[in-house]
Amino acid sequence: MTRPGAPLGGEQGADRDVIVVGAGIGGLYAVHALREHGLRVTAYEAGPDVGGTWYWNRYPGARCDVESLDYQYSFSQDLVDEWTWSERYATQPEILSYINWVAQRLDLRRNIELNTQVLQAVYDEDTALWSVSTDAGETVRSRFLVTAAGSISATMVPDFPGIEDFAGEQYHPGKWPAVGVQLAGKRVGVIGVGSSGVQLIPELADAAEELIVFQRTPAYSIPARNRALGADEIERARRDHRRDAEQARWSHSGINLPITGQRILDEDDAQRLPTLEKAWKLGGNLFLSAYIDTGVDLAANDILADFVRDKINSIVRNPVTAERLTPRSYPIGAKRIVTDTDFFATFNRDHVRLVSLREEPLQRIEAEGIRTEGGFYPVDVLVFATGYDNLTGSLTRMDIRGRGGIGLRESWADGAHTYLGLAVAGFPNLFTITGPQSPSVLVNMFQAVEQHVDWIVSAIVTMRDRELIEIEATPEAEQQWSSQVDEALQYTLYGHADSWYRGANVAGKRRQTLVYCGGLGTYRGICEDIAADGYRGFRLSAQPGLVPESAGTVGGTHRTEEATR
Ligand code: N01
Repeated sequence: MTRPGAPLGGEQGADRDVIVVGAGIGGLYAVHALREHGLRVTAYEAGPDVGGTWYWNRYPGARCDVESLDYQYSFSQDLVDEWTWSERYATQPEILSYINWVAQRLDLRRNIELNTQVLQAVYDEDTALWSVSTDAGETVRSRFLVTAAGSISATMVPDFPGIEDFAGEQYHPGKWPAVGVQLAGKRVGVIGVGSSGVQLIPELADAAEELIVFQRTPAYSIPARNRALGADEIERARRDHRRDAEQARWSHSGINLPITGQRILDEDDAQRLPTLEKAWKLGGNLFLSAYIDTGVDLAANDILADFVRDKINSIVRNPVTAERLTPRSYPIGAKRIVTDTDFFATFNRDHVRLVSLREEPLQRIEAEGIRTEGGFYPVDVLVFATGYDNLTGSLTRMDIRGRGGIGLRESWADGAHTYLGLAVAGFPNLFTITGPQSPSVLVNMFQAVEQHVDWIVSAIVTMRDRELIEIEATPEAEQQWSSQVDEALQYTLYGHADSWYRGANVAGKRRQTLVYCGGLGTYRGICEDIAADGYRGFRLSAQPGLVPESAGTVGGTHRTEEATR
């Protein structure tokens, strides 16, 4: 038997205790935390270096929309003290430097295999081990499989008719070439005005001879108001770090937002305008927290949205273009709010044109450009800022096989089902960091991954100490969690938009609530209660091969801990 404190699985033929998929911010923290507990861990990273999303998103203008002093690891005061951010919103190169520095500072690279893609992971019910195969031709056996493959990492280009005929250069922001792209003298077309497109468009306009933006749905975008950080702000953040981090962990968004408590519906125009102007000048995501009712009440939301619509109208000189850029079909914040630097003003430039695909739908892509119902637009370069198969794509693109050889892709064909966004019935000993149905992208990602990793590591260490080797979510617990996820959505306005939060952006993907909207603090409390309650909703076992139906029967040759209530 495995001794408490000893590596897991050593006597059952496991090469590792844990295999981690991905070395972005989640994978790196997982390697660190698992190793701190004496577990044998290897992370496989498909990219040539660590960083995940921040490695791949090298497009010009790429920045985070969460403030730098919040968007960093919070578990170590030393890391906070030793790294100095330069701007309010860090650029992709600065975030990538930070991630590299953390990897070096914590000596994480010795547990990471770069340029190694996980192709398949198969669960062996007889040994309760995962066999993980990579494109390096290696197969490694591990007790646990922890995915940190990213929530927004599986790039998506729609199947536009004729796309294969395009003869020019084509790019996706999430796979931007490391060497950059030469655009001088070129006609550039960009499809998509989500966060990536909105950040890219002003930069493309600076570099290209001509820029045509193909927009289907206009975006609400708030000026980021980026600026250099002052020494005093950095000093204060370091000094108060422990207190602030603890507060953020239990907050709704994983960020300590200044909550005024004011309701926009309680005020008249004369009262609310100065508040909204102040929030607009402050910029960034903070804009959405100016009032507490705009995220939950449609009438309140419309007042906030109207303010932004007026701003767009005041920035964009051509009234037809301004109207095309004005979002009217969904509440502000119901799709991911975008932050920008000079996005709307870019449409005042003579060489920049906007094509509304609502007015003239895209017919096909041809060798030399894009044909819509309104005409033909020749371009040399096409940028598909069309987004990602978010939240599930990075998992279903791997061949992960659980009980009975059933694939995750197959199991989720009718929609993703998870327990807490952390575990999947039928896939024992698999944990998914920021998986679908967890708060993930709705909250500060650093806080989200730290919460998940801490919970997972604690579960694994508990199993080691109790000499258990298999943990699996029950289908009943999954069903209950799905209902809770759906219910949490009802208290928000997210249900009023066709967004990727609900799987609406990928053709054929089932519409469902893919994010838990109840807030990080509430979610953290739920996860802690479940663990304290003996991992309620999971089956834990000391022997392999217990199929779910037999769980609950303690005795015989198997010892099972049935934690389902
Ligand atoms: O992708 P998106 P993204 N025909 O899905 C359009 C994070 N992020 O890469 O809205 C025509 O948001 C689509 O139109 P519509 C952030 O969480 C953060 O921009 O579906 N158009 C939309 O305009 C973000 O939310 C940062 O009608 C089509 C665009 O393409 C997430 O990543 C920076 C189309 C896709 O927008 C994804 O952002 C970058 C079609 N068939 C990303 N299909 C920061 O931190 C799609 N579109 C700042």
